[in-house]
Amino acid sequence: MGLNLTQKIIKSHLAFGDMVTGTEIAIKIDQTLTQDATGTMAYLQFEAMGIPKVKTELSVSYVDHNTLQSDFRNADDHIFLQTVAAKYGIHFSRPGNGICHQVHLERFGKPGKTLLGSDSHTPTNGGIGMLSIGAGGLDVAVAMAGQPFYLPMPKVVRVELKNRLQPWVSAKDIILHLLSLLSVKGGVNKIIEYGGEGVSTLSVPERATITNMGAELGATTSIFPSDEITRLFLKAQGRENDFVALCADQDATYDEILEIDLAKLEPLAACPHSPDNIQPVNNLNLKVDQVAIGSCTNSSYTDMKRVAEILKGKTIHPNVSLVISCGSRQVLEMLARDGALAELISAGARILESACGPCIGMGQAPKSGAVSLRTFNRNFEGRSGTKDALVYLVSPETAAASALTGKITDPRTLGLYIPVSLPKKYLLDDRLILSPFKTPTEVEVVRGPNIKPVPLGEPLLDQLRLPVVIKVGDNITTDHIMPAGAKILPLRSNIPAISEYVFNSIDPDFASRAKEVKQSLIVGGSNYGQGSSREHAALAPMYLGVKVVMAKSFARIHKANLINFGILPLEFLNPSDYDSLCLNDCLVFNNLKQSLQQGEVSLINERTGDEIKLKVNLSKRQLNIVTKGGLLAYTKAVSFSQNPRCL
Ligand code: MIC
Ligand code: SF4
Repeated sequence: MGLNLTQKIIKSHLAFGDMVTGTEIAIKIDQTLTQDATGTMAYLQFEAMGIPKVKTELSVSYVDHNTLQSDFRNADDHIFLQTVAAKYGIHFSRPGNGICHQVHLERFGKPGKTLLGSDSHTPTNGGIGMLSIGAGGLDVAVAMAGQPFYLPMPKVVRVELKNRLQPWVSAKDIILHLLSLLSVKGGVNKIIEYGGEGVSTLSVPERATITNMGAELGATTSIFPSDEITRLFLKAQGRENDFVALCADQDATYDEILEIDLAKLEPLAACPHSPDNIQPVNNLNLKVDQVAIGSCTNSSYTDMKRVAEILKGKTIHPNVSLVISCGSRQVLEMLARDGALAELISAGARILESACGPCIGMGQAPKSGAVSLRTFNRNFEGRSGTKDALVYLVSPETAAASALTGKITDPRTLGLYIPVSLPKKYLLDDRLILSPFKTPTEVEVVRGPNIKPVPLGEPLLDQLRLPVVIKVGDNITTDHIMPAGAKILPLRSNIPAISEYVFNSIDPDFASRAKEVKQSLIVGGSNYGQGSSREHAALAPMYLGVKVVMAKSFARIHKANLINFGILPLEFLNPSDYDSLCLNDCLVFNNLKQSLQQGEVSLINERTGDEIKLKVNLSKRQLNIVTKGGLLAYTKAVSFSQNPRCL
């Protein structure tokens, strides 16, 4: 029987298990990437493993999230990252060189290879047929140490693309449409594999927009075949040698098949405060205060060039603030050299450096109650830096049209379509990517005072009496659990300091309450921990004494992060038990270790006397890790070199 593309890549990288849906497998990782906001922790953890040099084919450390440098802390993190990279065989992409996913796509991604990144949008490189997965920093550190990456064998969903997009409808509208069909949890433990005649109508940057935002489906990753379009892109990036053709076999089978008729799509918007809250742009009637174009979803050269063409010779609406951040230095420099940047500036755009910027709340917070149109991928409440702002996610075309009119505008009203051709040759200049040192012993790793050691978890006890320290609803994001933004992001290397902000936006007293009770439990709804890969959303609660999270269901990366930091994730056997629980209820677990082995745990609620049953959805390996107090503690117990497969 033929294989689909996902199965082909997994098969060629399989290090453990069988490709049976839902069972645990491990795959060899060829490349890793980190970004600064998750990277400092990942490298501290890597250092703790005592391995002299990364064992991957390629590892790259990017600085793109936290580039405001409002005090010494960011800059200290940057020099730490630069020196660690030089010492351990890692390439270092300097601040200003661009957003990790965009730069990786341009300069490093390879069809058929595997990539593990400490950022949830790592699947961007699925746009060139690479199996690219987001994970917590510790999982990436372990991969850099040469260990395989463990995951449940995902279901494979084929999305069959028919026909081609109409003028002014864009790749962003395809993924927004898919979000409207599947929702933010529709992709959990699934890989979305694109196929069909519509594939050849999409360029690599368009494919990358789609795979990037597949993260919002909760999917493990998304992938496109590697074809002639991929070859031409790699050739234009001076990397034709990295090309291999890859596609699913004719008789491949899938767990699910979905069809999208590209010709029937129209410009769409994700309305506040969730990427799956989709409406046609035409149905919306809104005055717009801010337009932000950029982020790892929509900041390629072609995206930006089209925006420049739309704005050419015009002026943005007086009530709109337009802010533009290019995905990479390559994009920015090309726009500067061909005059498009001048058109953007002349139309009234405010130009930022090539970095994540407003996407992660690093500056450009909109005004109170503002309507902000963004080409980004997440519109969670407060993520923009303004709690009551209303963020709509749209395509660059819709964003540019709306910047001109001051209200949300269907780009099809712009008239004749402006085609933008893909460059035959991109501007190639890798001088901001530093190679590792040839003589690592000469490198001294520089650590600023804000860089604190990674706390270790504690082994799980057999008897626990845990108060419910917070009860939250469905689709809680890691932005709720561990917010980012200009004030909190600089604390990413300092867990004691950042833990003060856990759940800050929904319950500012959370941290002090958790510290007071010393050991506690969180109650969550379904899809708990969706969104980012930040392991701080597990590490900081662990530091505050959280031992168990009980939820209706979990997002994949966050669940893995909880396990890695020794917090036990348990799922309600009967989801209606969720309703019976209140804040401060004391829950008693007896014989925990034995019941964990049996796959079902029960607890008694002291207030009501009720028994609640919970599912243990963990592999043997995960159980071992969580009972030892997390992957680092486990790694110390089971020597890395003696028994690497046990990790
Ligand atoms: C995000 O988009 O939320 C981030 C910032 O890129 C995160 C990583 C982080 O929190 O550092 C992600 O998506 O993984
Ligand atoms: Fe950066 Fe935003 Fe992309 Fe996250 S989603 S990597 S913050 S641009």
